[in-house]
Amino acid sequence: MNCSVMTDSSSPALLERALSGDRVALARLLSVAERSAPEFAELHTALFPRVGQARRIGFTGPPGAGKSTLVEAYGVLRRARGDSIAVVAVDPSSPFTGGALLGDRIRMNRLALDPECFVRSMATRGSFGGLARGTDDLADVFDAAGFDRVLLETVGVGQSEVDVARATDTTVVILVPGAGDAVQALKAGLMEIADILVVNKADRPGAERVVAELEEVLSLRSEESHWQVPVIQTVATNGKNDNGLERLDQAIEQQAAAAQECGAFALRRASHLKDKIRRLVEDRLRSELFAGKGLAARIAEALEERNGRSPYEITAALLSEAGLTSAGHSPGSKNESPA
Ligand SMILES: Nc1nc2c(ncn2[C@@H]2O[C@H](COP(=O)(O)OP(=O)(O)O)[C@@H](O)[C@H]2O)c(=O)[nH]1
Ligand SMILES: [Mg+2]
Repeated sequence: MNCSVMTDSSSPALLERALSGDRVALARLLSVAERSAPEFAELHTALFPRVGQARRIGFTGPPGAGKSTLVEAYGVLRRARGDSIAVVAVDPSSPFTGGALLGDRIRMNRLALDPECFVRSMATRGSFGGLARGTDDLADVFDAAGFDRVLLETVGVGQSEVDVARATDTTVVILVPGAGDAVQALKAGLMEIADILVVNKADRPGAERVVAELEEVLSLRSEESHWQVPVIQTVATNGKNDNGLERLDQAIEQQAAAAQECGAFALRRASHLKDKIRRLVEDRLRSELFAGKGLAARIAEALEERNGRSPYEITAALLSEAGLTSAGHSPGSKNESPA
């Protein structure tokens, strides 16, 4: 789709148009960000002064929990309060083809058709850490383009998804009634990252029990905190006033206010920035290491000419060849941290 319109993707004109409300240009800029094309580094640097105004709210949880439905309902609610809304939905089930990607679009129609909203789906393919970087870059683009809220939908299954959820101002973890859900959430590390816990599909049997389980887990936490994680029941498919969305909205506002007051908000953003830079450095190292030949090919060669060298010796030789350690580095010495 976007392949045919890449010609001027690196031009400052694209950035200017994208940031001043041209949706086609914005879509193109997002594609550059998502591909992590080399030209995005420059574009990001140009848009970075405008980053920081939007509130980023993550919605994470197991597949089918109702994340997309809830994100849309919350987006519609915030629209009614005057906010412009951008959504980044990460969909692991969609390769690059239609399928779930189209499904998300359709389900978020009430947002996707609103000129003050923009819904973008992203496939989760890509390198380790690429997911977190990609979604973060998309969020930065939306932020710079002036959207008031950026909502990030991710499936809370793996570390990279948890990384994405962490790179937000507020993280909402969504669970549903069902056997052992609180335990699942604990195992997946979701309880630790939750600022707000939602039990969606509260119209189904067992909602009260999950709420009780979650509250028990929360009560076992001993650490002092500026924020007490609430457990909120929602019925995202229900458009009525008693669907829990109003409570969720209040909780999100209160959490942000509490974090702002005690300084945690700024600290959290500072730590996102650190994480982002660390990921960028790791990405660059990974992709530039033996970029011409490829690391795998160099390892194969080194093994062929091994001469009885140990894996540590070969590693040290490869790193020094890449200019990353001194040639005299002895493999037996203490690990030299690059930090
Ligand atoms: N009964 C019920 N169904 C819901 C609720 N929220 C979402 N669903 C349905 O659950 C299914 C999965 O929702 P979706 O938002 O795609 O989940 P996601 O995979 O977490 O994004 C859809 O068929 C929704 O209509 C709810 O509160 N109650
Ligand atoms: Mg979804």
